[in-house]
Amino acid sequence: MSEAVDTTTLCLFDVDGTLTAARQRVTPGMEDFLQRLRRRVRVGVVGGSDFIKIKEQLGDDVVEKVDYLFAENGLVAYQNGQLVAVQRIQGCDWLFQSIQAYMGEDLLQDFINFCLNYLAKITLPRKRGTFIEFRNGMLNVSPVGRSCSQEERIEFYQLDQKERIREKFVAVLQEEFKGKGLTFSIGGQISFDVFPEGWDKRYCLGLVEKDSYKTIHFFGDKTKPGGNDYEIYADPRTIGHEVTCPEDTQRICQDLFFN
Ligand code: M1P
Repeated sequence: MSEAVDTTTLCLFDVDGTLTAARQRVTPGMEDFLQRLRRRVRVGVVGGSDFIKIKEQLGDDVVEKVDYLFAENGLVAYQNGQLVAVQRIQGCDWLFQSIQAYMGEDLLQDFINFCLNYLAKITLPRKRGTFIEFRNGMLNVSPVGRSCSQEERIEFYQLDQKERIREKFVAVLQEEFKGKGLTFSIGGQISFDVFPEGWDKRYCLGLVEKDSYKTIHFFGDKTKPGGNDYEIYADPRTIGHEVTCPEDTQRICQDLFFN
């Protein structure tokens, strides 16, 4: 007998630390679990990362495997396998919402120059390449550089936990760019995201509003203030669940939807 899907309930999942280990590929066990869950409720993924990285982790066919896929917090959105939104600038059909359109070239360059200057003044055990990654709806800033190896990533992360390199960097940026409408969010291991106020993960809630869910659960690991799951976790429109790792995510879902 086929199970009935509760179409009034949506479960939204963060990626790193929630569905997968940081920047790693999803396990077959988690993939199976998500498919089982889809037979109970609607399932969506909301990542801070861009679409390319989410596909590397969840598979090229990820948009077919979940009901919603939100990359860059929802700035790039898929529903039922179809691209539904690369947000357009209000009132303008042809101009896509983008970090450069929002900030303007002058502020954008001031910001990039300031970051590169700051980075030039700090010494780390290792620096690699791609210190600033330019995405559709955000900038991603990495002191070690995004082209570091997995070992170098872990080394930086461990050092950062002791020395708070990213937190200190963000505090300086918050002061320097006060009043410019920017939000800073530490979501992963080697970088932080910079985006316009309001373009955090709550952005995707506006996109599911039309589907009138009675209950929206959100699962994430960076749920403390400053973490990139904080705003959506604390939002009154969601029931927030803080998880410690992918196994914990499965355990909580198992209790909520299968027991
Ligand atoms: O999932 C959260 C973060 O994942 C990556 O972070 P890092 O490479 O630092 O581990 C980035 O894609 C980041 O943008 C994203 O928020």
